Amino acid sequence: MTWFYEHYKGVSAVGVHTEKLLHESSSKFQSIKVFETTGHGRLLTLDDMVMLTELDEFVYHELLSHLALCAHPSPAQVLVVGGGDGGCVREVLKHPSVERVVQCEIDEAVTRVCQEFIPSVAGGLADPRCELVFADAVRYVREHPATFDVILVDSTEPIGPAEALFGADFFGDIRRALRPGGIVTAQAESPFYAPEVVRGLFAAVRPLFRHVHPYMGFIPTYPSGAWTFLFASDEASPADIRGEALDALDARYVNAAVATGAFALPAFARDLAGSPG
Ligand code: AG3
Repeated sequence: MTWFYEHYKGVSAVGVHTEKLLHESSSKFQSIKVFETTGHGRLLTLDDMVMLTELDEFVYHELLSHLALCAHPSPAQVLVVGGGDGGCVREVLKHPSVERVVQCEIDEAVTRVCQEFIPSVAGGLADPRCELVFADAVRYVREHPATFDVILVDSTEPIGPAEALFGADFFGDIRRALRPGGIVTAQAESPFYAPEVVRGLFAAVRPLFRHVHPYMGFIPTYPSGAWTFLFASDEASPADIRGEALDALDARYVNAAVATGAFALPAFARDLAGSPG
């Protein structure tokens, strides 16, 4: 068919060769498209930005989910902020200690489109342990103090509906929404193309938690392919990640060695996060 390009800030573009546009709609919040592609399986875009492809989504979803879940001794209550495609929920459900995972997504249309067109990612949303909430997570988090063991912030870019999900007020509320021993992870954008976002997020979160660590992974279809994540907790540190639990998971990217390596940051990225990461 043709190439889909995500143009990033007028400085670079990621291209995916597509075969067919399977779905196109506009919700109250954004435009939603699903393509069949030549080499990436299905592709989901929101406002023409790549959210996931079936080829590489496992990297992002595993990194965002399993490191926190394996640093906690026994996570039972989990919240996914955003993540309407269900990718994080699918990974969270691989942990036998999890009793309930709430997905709080502002845009119900994203979830419904993914359930119809990308079941490999959204399939877990039908699990009885999963609770779907379609609401603004800023408010939901504020209204649920001391509720969750692990919170995963699977946001879009910090423009439009997700902007507040990168600020100190939101992470202050996240801290209060965690139970003792709780851990939050968040997607933190490209250290190459969005250094100001990485810097701003870590500067906002660092004063709030005792342990705040950046980590990284490789996601070929995101701008620059190199992606930053945030790990924060008052009690758990990356040293608490149970390597044997990671190795026992049905995972394709993370294992004990990868988890250790993910926290070993290149100097330029470590400097953005302002820590000895
Ligand atoms: N969350 C979006 C990550 C940011 C991608 N940015 C971009 N393409 N410019 C992904 C949702 C997957 N659950």
